Amino acid sequence: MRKAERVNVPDIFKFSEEVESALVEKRAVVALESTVIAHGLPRPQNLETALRLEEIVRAKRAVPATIAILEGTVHVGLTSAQLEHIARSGDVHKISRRDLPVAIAKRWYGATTVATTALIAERAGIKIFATGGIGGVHRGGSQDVSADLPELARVNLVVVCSGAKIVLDLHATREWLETHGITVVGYDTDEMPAFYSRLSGLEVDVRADSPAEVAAILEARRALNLEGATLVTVPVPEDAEVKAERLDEVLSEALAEAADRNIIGRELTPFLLSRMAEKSGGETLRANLALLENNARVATEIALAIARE
Ligand code: PSU
Ligand code: MN
Repeated sequence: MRKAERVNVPDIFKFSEEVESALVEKRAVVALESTVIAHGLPRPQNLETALRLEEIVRAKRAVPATIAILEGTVHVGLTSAQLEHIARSGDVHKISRRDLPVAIAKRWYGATTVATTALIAERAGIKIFATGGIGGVHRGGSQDVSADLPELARVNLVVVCSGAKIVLDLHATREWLETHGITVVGYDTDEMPAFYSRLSGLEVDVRADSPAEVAAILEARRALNLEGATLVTVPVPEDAEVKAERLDEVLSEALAEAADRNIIGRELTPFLLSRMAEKSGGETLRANLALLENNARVATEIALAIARE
């Protein structure tokens, strides 16, 4: 059974052979996003990380499906040359939900955010997606709320992350998730992680200490026919954590600079992340890489547990 015969898979999707056969054979597939590669990390670490995340998934005998738009086609699973293009070309758009039809109509190259990667992964028949930090409600009452949140309320997918990015209002983001019925799981933790830091002071809905526990929650969600994501939150590994005092300092400087320069909209998150990396002498970047790798590992273990069912 090839793509055309699988139900509800849009014609404009192009699968790599590896991903296509894994899906047909119902083997474990882990979706990965491309905005973090194109806009979230500096060169050359971005390409190195993209390749390493794929290796981590493959090492456990699962299949990585990095998602991006190439000349207006939605690609599920990229070759290393395609990954390289996303990482190195300066001409890749950041594609959220509203931009997706435009990117296709105008034949753009586009990197997919959490929102669009989740949307595409779900339609492709993938069950799990790993990223760094989700978007959320921005600080300072600007009414800037990431399209990641409403997408998570819609898709039937497990999203593995280290919470919402620290540049956001974590409390408001946590409340948003609750209002919209997104189950927040703490993986080996009782507290929702805070991206570069392990603790946020915010509770999770349930703690899970193994992939099987996550799989059981999914099974129950499926039985209830509940739409919406299960957010599995994993703390950054201890040795890469950025201490709170250090983080507060570089974050408030970055936020002040963004306000001064009137940086808003899709530019804001990438600006804050890169300014923090510079100001911390690379400490936040190191944490970002460590949590991305760890999340890919955890997502693969959960993907294998789900595929065994
Ligand atoms: N995780 C990271 N770094 C990132 C992102 C996630 O470690 O840069 C990206 C994701 O693609 C997410 C986006 O969807 O940042 C959020 O952007 P915005 O706040 O503009 O919605
Ligand atoms: Mn935004």
